[in-house]
Amino acid sequence: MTSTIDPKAIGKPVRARRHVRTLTGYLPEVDATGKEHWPRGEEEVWQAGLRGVDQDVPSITKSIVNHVQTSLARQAYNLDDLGAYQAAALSVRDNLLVNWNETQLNYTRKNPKRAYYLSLEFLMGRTLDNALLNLGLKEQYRDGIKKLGFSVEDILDKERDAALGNGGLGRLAACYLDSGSSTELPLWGYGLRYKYGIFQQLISPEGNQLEAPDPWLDNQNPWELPRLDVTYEVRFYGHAERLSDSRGVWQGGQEVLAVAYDVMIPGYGTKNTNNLRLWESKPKRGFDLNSFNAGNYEAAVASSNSADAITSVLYPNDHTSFGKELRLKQQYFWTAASLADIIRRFKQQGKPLKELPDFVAIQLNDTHPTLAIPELMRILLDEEDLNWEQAWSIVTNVFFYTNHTVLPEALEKWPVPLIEHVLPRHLQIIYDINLFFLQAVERKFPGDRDRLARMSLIEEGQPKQVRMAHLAAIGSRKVNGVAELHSDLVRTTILKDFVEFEGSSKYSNVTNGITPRRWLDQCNPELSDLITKTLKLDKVVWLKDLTKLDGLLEFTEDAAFRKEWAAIKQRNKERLANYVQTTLGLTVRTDAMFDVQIKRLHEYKRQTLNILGVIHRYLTLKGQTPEERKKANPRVVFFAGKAAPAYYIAKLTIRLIVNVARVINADPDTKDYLQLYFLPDYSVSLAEVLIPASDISQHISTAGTEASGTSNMKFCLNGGLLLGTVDGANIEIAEEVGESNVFFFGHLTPAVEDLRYQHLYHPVPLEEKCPALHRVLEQVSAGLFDDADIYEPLLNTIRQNDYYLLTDDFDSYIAALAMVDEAYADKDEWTKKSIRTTAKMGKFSSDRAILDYAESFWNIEPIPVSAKK
Ligand code: NBG
Repeated sequence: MTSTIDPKAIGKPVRARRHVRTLTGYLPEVDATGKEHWPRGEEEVWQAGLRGVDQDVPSITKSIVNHVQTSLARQAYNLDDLGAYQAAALSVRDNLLVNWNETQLNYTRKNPKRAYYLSLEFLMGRTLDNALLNLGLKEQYRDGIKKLGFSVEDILDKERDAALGNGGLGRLAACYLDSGSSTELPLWGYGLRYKYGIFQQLISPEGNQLEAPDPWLDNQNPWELPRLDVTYEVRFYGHAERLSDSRGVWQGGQEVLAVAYDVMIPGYGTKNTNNLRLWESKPKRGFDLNSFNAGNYEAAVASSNSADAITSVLYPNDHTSFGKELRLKQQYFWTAASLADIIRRFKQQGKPLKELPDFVAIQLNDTHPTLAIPELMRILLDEEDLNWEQAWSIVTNVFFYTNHTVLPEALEKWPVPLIEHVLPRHLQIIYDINLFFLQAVERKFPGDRDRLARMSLIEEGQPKQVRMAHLAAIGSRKVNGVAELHSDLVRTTILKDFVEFEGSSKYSNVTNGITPRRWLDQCNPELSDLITKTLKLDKVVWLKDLTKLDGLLEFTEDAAFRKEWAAIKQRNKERLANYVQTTLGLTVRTDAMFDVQIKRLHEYKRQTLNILGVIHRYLTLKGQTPEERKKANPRVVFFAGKAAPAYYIAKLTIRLIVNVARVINADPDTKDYLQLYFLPDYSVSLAEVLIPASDISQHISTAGTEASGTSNMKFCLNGGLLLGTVDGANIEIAEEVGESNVFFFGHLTPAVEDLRYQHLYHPVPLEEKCPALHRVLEQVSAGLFDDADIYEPLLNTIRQNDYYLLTDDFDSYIAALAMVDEAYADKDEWTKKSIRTTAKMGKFSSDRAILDYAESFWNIEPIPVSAKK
């Protein structure tokens, strides 16, 4: 010991950090006879201390009470619902961790090939209910919680959604994790632990969307396990130099620490419990000592603040990328930490790096993690001393890329100067990849300069930009879209040249899926029970093989069954009405058809078409006599969804919906026939209430724009019928349930380009082309819903260019709505359609989708935890 302190050592660990405690991947040693050594201490003492999963009510209540007493330091005297939730959640987490540990040790013993799902978003929603279902402990907890003087419903309601995602892409990732564990695949997720998730949406009295932060961690998060000693250093900025043989060095700049937080992902009907590892950014050193000593405290903490900022907030964009430096830093921070962790785990086996593709498959969820491709090249070239061919062969056998959109504005591009500034070595590698790639293209298509320019990773312009979809495609072993039509569009439009160059077998399709555990059993327990009773199957059986729903078909002709089916829908509508009453103080009539459109606000999704349709209906009703009106099918229309904060037109659409609702809900002439609600702050939990209550839901994107959609599947699984365009997964749903059970309208994908051309070069005045729509727009402009001028920019998108083809599809949309009314008039036939729809949704389980990825792409197999080595 010395009495002086070396300032350079402050903030550094006393000894070099060695990850020995919490890293996964340690196996017992064996002696010469193959018998395992207990690693330390007396094995019996250890064994006596280990716990299993609580099974009976007394052990469960004991565990909850223990957590009240110690983890929360509270008592029966001062425990509220939130405290009871926390204690119950902590006791459930203990159980999850038992299975988690066993699963990870089993994977280590078996040493299988593993898959990793890299997603910048995981829209998990709530966990407690799902964890209880998957552990098979719902009833025991219900009883136990009751004995402690609480109700399980009240407690479940205290949990905040983990809303680390924007929409379908993030929710898909969450469904895939659930399915990965349920099908017992060795699949981990990697993401970011944002301090603030997607913003909370508030609606002002004028109808404006206001955004508030979502501090979801404020009450602590019982579902994560901080692994404060699992850390990696991630570098930004600095300078890079090229050495010989494509190698380089990268030095200087800023180093930031990535700290792991593990989230347990329990499987359903199995002990397998996978891991979702989320990274949090932390300064490498608390603050800059020199500035601190000089009394400049702001400068002293500046770099630490900038490190903290990396994982502070989820970007609330969907289908846009703005080239923001912080977003680029998020993407690199996350991919670098995840790769370092994956490679560390692989290397522990002592295998040479050329075997990496035999043990590791990495799925890139959209282009967000594409920097993993140059990052792995950098590691292999600069740190592991491989040559270019060796490195590129490893890389292109490890990665797989899923594309989620063909909208041009949604394809990520990063300005070259920005990458050069933040990641100078990666830019060099990207240029090298591009050079080798274009040389190969030139060999196959000599002299075709246009093709080289189209395929280049670099788009010319001011500034030049890196096309991430091109990089993801050429750096991956397989590329897929998320529904048949979408995958075709990927092959024939945005990646056409790549298919011509590399062959079509690399470019395939995996239609999205949803987990039936959350999206049927949890959100619609009565329907789930009826199905179990009717199919005479154990619930576990059909929830793990959703094609079993087919067995419901024969009951469509059973009147008693239909009655039960319809009664459940009715009670779900009442549950929703009750929710609206308690949260918004509004009274919703439940004897009307419930018509729902819930999704992110975007012009391509055409919420505008829907609201203009509602206005059309309102004007029609207003023009009728009271006698005529009595023949109308009463309808309650629900909207919910968030608009990106900078998306002006989308926000105007919300404003229009809110103001139309204000007018028509108050109109005594029509309010018995038409009601309209915009439910604020759409979330996974709100979807769980809305979806089971819908009679009809709308999925009405311009043909060719919605890659798949997944809420369409959720509604249909819950016996709601679908009104939609011939787009995304709507098409495959119709193929399964039969076209007579869905309501399709609108132009088809091949017509879209031509229609847009006509709009530009041969415009027809709206009053001629679509008088009905013209009348609606005139009324809005005239101020029927107040704010006469406010909506002009929105209306002009339709009057002027109409890129999303509202003027082309409006008439057939109105006709489709009329067909829905007509069909609904025959309630019995409607119920038959509803049953047939649910019965034919087997294909859309995310278990099917994840097994498809496992078999056709990753080449991994289920590793059940119960089976010993
Ligand atoms: C979205 C598509 C949806 C699709 C989800 C999940 C992006 C970029 N794409 O149609 O718009 O269902 O991805 O695949 O968020």
